[in-house]
Amino acid sequence: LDDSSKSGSAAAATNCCDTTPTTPPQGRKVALITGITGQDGSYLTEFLLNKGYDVHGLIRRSSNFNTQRINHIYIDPHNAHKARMKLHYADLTDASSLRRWLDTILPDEVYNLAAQSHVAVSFEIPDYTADVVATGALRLLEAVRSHISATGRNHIRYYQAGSSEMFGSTPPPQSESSPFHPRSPYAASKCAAHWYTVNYREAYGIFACNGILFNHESPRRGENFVTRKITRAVGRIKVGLQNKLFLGNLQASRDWGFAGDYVEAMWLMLQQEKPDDYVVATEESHTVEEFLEVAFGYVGLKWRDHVVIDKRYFRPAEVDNLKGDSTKARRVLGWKPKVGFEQLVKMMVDEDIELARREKVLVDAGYMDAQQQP
Ligand code: NDP
Ligand code: GDR
Repeated sequence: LDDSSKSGSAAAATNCCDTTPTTPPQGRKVALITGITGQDGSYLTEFLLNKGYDVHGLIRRSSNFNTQRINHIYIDPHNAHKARMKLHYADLTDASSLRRWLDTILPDEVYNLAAQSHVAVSFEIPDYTADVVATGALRLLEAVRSHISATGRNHIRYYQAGSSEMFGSTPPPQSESSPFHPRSPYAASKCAAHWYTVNYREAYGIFACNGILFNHESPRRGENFVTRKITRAVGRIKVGLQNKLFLGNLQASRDWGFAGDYVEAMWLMLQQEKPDDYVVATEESHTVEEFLEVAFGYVGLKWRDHVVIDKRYFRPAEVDNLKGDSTKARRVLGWKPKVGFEQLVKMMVDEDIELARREKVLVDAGYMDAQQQP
């Protein structure tokens, strides 16, 4: 075990070197998740633990602990025998680490959620985005293929986190049969990952599925995605820590659902008899402006008093209108979203008001600058 086990962070429990193959208790399924520290990784881990799985997550090394979203599930390494979530260092840019952990963990299901997932940032770091999102998926698929070939464990199932961004400029409603027309390096890389997954299914018979998920949000959403950026600002404006919110294009429309609902669809795809690809969406679309209207209105504020348009947040190419047709997922998987648009916005605002109140205590006590965010 590495790192300081004193820190109380899940990263402290990360196993860097013990690659003795694990033997899970009889009958318990084992899942391997890349991107476990992200929004979806945290919800999927909770979901799978509730289903009785042992969950292994691959986390990448960073100079700060990056496990905030899963610290609440973490069990102190001194009680490691009780822990059903385990973390290991790996990286989608490092093929050897992927194969090594597959051979050690012996998973039944592999969920590839890791990505440089910010569309605007992908224009700034296109090579890196392609390396992680496109070639990273290929590395993991190849690791799965060679692992199966070496061990004969051909019951292993693979989930690829695809995105509605792949549809890009294709008009709505977008379904599994709509053509892809990606509008960013991120989206083009996700298309490559999609087709690698289809190819490994067709070429090697691997049980591999693409989930084509439309935008899904939550109080755990990264703070530089537009929904969370807005709800964070609403909280901070409401308690007096901030006054302005700088945004880009307010006319883009997105089909926004709740991340907690969407991870169930990922799991359902891997429980079917045959591997396939599915669109997952609420089938309802709203503009960024409508999101502003609901979020500010909920706490009695007017968004027009606070929002300033800043050109830096416009993208070189925009995706104007996404609205999914998830008929197939509803019919075959029996999946449907539970949380609607207004409920989602209010859930996020409620949590961010609480967070802002805690920040305010620190600011008032002189422990934090109002401009700073912890
Ligand atoms: P996040 O950005 O919240 O999480 C991304 C995860 O990937 C983090 O755990 C991150 O680690 C990890 N990661 C990034 N680079 C690497 C790397 N080189 N090697 C290993 N891990 C890495 O994304 P979401 O949870 O929102 O999304 C999950 C997946 O679903 C992503 O692939 C995303 O592209 C896709 N998707 C998301 C949608 C959404 O609306 N949320 C919709 C459709 C698809 P760290 O914490 O260290 O940064
Ligand atoms: P998106 O999400 O690009 O759809 O990708 P994001 O929240 O970043 O943008 C949504 C829309 O809002 C507009 N916008 C802004 N966006 C950001 N981030 N910041 C701003 O200030 C701002 N102002 C306006 C954008 O132009 C865009 O039209 C997300 C990611 O999770 C991907 O990984 C995932 O694949 C897709 O959703 C589905």
